Amino acid sequence: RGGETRVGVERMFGLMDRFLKSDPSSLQKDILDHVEYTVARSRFSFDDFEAYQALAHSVRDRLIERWHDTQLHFKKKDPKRIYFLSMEFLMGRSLSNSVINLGIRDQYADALKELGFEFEVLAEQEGDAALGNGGLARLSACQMDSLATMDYPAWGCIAMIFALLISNLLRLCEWDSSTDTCYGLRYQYGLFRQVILDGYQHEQPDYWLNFGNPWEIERVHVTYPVKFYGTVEDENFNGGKRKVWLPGETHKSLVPFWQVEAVAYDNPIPGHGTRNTITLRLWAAKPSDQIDMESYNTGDYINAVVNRQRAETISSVLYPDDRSYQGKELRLKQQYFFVSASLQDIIRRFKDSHSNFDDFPAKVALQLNDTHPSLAIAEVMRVLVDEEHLDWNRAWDIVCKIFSFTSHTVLPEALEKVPVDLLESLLPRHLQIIYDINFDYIEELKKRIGLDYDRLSRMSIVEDGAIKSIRMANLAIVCSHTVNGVSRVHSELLKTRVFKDFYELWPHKFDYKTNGVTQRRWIVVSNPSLSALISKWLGTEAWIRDMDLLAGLQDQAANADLHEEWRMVRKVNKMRLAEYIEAMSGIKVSVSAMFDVQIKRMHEYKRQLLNILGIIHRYDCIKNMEKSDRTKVVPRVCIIGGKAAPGYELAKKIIKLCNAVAEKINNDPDVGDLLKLVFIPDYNVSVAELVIPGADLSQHISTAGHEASGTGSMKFLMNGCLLLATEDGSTVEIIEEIGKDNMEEEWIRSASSNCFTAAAGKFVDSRMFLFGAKMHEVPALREKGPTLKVPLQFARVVRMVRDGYFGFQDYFESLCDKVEGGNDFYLLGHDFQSYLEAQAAADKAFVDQEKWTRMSILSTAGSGRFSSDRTIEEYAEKTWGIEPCRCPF
Ligand code: Z2T
Repeated sequence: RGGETRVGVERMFGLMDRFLKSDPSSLQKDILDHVEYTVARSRFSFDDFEAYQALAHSVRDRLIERWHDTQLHFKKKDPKRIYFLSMEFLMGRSLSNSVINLGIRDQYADALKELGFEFEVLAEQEGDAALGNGGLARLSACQMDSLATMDYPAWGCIAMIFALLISNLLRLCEWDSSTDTCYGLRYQYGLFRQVILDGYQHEQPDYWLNFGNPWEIERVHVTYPVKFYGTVEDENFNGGKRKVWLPGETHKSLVPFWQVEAVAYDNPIPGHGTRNTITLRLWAAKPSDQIDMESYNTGDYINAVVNRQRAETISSVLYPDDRSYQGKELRLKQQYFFVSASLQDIIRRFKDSHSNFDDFPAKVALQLNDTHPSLAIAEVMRVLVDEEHLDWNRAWDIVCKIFSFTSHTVLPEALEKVPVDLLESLLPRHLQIIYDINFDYIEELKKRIGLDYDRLSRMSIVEDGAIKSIRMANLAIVCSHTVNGVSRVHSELLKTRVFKDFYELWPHKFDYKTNGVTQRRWIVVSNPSLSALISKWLGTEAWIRDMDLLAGLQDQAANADLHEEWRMVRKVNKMRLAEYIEAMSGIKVSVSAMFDVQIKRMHEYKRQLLNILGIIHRYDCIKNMEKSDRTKVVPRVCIIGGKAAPGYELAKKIIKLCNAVAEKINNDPDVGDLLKLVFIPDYNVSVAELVIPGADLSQHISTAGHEASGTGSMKFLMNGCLLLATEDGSTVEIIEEIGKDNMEEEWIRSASSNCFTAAAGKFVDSRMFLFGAKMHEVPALREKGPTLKVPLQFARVVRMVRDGYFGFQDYFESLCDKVEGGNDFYLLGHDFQSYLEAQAAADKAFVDQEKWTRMSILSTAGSGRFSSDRTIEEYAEKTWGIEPCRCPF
């Protein structure tokens, strides 16, 4: 890269007034300029997609200005930064979110109107950025929004790293990588699209970059080499020996891309009500500049070039399994690729302004989003010891101060284990480092707990067994100063079950930060009419940055005027959803029916099957009822949406069953509007934005003790949807929030008739419909196996499926086997009775629209604690030790 040209200071001030204006006519000019110069279309003729592109580019220009200012400010202040490392990130669409956070949505809407376009219509042109699987990935996105809004010097990395540190003031005007950043991977293929053919689910690739991505900035000069394979040799050093990793050596001929280049793509993330705009830096793999002369010299030029291109496969596709770890080489490569590039970036920046690594922990915090990026631990050790020549103990001391780890699961099958063979061939030096860490740690452990070999082997980072492997969670726990859970009960389970041995050893390390979601996306962007209504009744928009203010709605929960407006907003949202359903599936639904929604990844523990069996029961009841009684049925539209991991046969069968049942019910004239079942084929973030505001009731019905947190429930709650739920993960805390305080006597009494835990036969004052076995009851119930009592209705509906009532008899057999005869691990049979009772309670409540509306308002009013702003503040203060650093306006 040649020398940089700097603009003289006087000239620079002369140019200063070029900051972009955001009145409608300036916006119009900018949009049309982009139509002509960026999109290269005539300003007199362009279609909606081209208009969207031009619009997005004009927004991007404004983002970049704020981004520069933020970078400069952070450089000047040099605060401690948090680098958030995440392999996944579910951003969804960016346009509406950006203009709302920039505070110029209305100006844009006006500007477009005069040009003959509608803002919403153009916003629909944008595709979803789906670089993640589910809750974990969307959580990262929500947390970035909060980090930006609350002025934290952070970088999310989706493989996110936030960060910072800067180089020199002379480069003041150069926007360069030296500012804050979150890191992630720029997968070329996001999460697969799901299509349904004849009721069966299929995956299709999501080539999301096909139509360009205006939200990213390719930084061709920010690249780092990433190396794999090779051997570790001893080298003489200062009279002693030390280890050197010679990547590629043994494999050069076998593996033409033992070295690849990581190229940075920066995505500015604007905060709301602040100029702060932080960075999500995603890495893409490119062939290395280091030309492998050997293969070129063999004369096969074409093949040599084609082979080089294979380097790009590293960042090409997101692994679509949301919680099973397969031990695939490509996945391990992705993890190291991400970790290596991010750490080179962080360390280079640190060294630009600091000469001593002892300052590192004061300037840098690294957050491991689950174990996926935990190779970072070994990589930091390797860089500090092998490359920076710190001695082992000093490096270890630094490592122990910078890492924190958040676990997102309790499922044992989701705990990553990397086969030693794989690690040895791909990253031989890292394997040695992990062994060395383990050796020291086990020696220390023996001093603490004695020679309890069972316990020592459980706690070891290395698992001996048929396949020797590295337990990534153990590595992360041993090397992090804090291990966070994502809800209170999840943390209890980590402490008492999953990581019990570790908790007993280091109780101080364990903590939790209950998840939250951002109200900017989940109310302001996705439900503008509710947003306006809330602001009107609270007399302020301040709740958009301070969710606790929503509690102010409690006083108005019985106000008849508010009720009327509230119902109107909800109805309009339902109409929008009904239109979508009809356009997507051809099914016409009535907006006066109760919209009952379950949207989340398909998983046995999430029990979509329980929902479907409940729907079959409802259908069966309607069929068997006297015609005259049908008028008493509360009409329902049941909506189920979610993706099944490609290798997850049972999840695929559940989707098929849902479609088969839908086919039958939706075409049965006996049923009509009393019951409809809709399956949403390609559920994603933008679909969620549409569905959540239109839901009356949402289901969060995992077997108690399995959902680490659950964040969907929080989005529904904020939007005034009532929950039908088990006491699991975050719902336990939701119950506490919306069930307590400000409850008038009269209301408690009237509420008690529709919110009850039927299984226990006793009423509770909750504002949710709760059911099911409690977490502590689950193990004993499982013990009972085939002797566990199961209600007759359950046997009946399963029999209907078995007997081929919905067709595909053979195909569904294994599904039925999974829930009967002692195989019912997730306790569908046991919970069925109380599930139906909770459903009946919901029906009863829905008929009393006054009561329902009040419960709805109180749900929104009680949702303040579930803002990711609260989560992030807790992380900042308690785990990362960082402070806000606000860019002056
Ligand atoms: C995921 O989305 C979650 C946990 C995982 O464990 C993996 C994935 Cl892809 C490895 C979810 C949890 O299931 C959910 O309860 C939680 O709310 C969410 O992470 C965010 O913490």
